[in-house]
Amino acid sequence: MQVLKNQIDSHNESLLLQHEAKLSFTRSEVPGAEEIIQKLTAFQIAIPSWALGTGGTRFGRFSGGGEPRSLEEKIEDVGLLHALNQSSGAISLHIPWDIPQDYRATRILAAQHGLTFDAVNSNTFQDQPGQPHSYKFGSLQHVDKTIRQQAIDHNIEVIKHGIELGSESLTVWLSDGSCFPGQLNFRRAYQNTLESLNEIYAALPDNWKLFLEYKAFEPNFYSTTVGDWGMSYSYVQKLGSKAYTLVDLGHHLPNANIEQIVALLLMEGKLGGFHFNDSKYGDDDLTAGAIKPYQLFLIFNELVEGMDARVMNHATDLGWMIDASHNVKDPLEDLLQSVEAIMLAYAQALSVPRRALEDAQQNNDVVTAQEILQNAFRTDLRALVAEARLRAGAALNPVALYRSLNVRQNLINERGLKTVATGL
Ligand code: AOS
Ligand code: ZN
Ligand code: ZN
Ligand code: ZN
Repeated sequence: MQVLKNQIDSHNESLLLQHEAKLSFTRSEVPGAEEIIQKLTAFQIAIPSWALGTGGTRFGRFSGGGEPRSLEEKIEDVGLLHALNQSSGAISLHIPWDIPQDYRATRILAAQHGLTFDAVNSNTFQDQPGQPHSYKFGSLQHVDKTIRQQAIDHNIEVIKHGIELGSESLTVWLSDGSCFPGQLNFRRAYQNTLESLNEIYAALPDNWKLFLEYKAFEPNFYSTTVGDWGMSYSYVQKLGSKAYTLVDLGHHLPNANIEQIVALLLMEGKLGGFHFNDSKYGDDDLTAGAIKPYQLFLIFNELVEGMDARVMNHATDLGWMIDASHNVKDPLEDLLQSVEAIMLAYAQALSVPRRALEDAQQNNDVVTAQEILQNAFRTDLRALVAEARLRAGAALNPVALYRSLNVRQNLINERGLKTVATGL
């Protein structure tokens, strides 16, 4: 299944008049619209290989059909998304779910779809067939050095796969922690984890980054050894200049002020990147912007302000990734929706009149500050996001084109109805 240029062109032609009308209205409302469009065009969000199949829960999994059966088919799926929106030009792989058989061929295939390899992810939260030691009681934190060593070696192997593919970062998410009071000595678990991370860090090439993801709970329900941004920060601070904290939006306790966390990590030079998703309760991994779009906007508002203050490149200086997993949608349509929501939040943040906001803050003018942010959030900037796509050769309405081309049915015809993507 491929989306052809002429299919995109005729889709765009059919929507062009309507788009032009919206765009000119938006331009008249938003100063700096042209600059926003250009920044949107440069912005790319990596798609995680594990979000291409239907996610499951511990209660069940309802496979959607036509799911990718191999790394090659996962790359093809991300290629489809990228053809439709030109904003998802990278894939984030997960080892051992995505071990490449032939690096050169894998790199060539990705390049044919205009894709690069984003962060590689290690997995010490499951036992793999034939693995000598179990991670039941943790990996990098484990009381037994043999088991820690197995987890360290796995991470080093993941780095090696990444090097071959041209990745430049390793994401470490640990399920390590405990389920009951007394199960763990917290300080020893911390120290073991730090010592293990140090060994992994030592294997990083100079141009690489290590992202340490934190998570409040699940699968452990009493303590998590990298449980919040403060813990992650304390590790990455000790590891060195190539280590950063990764913020997965779903990994906080309810009502956490994520935008403030983001602002401080950025200020400290320790924000590495994101796993975008949305949630109502915990790590629900729902479509970005589906539940709390204002929060997503406020996060981007801090990012734009903080990155500009640090003279950072918006598109390249942080890791922009999606992390999603759920049961009820076509995963490709869902990812198109997530990318759109992220781009929209970014566009809205770019439209905030910085000087005016700063003045309001300096004058303790709370009402004006709120007006400025809410005005940016409530102004419809979808035409700017669509225009960025149009200029990049993508579809004005990716989900509509995906549906009209019957992409899912085509994938089912090619791959079969009962397919299970490797992963969660
Ligand atoms: C787990 O909760 C984390 O969000 C991980 O980033 C991610 O979902 C996992 O590595 C994919 O298996
Ligand atoms: Zn994540
Ligand atoms: Zn998550
Ligand atoms: Zn998660």
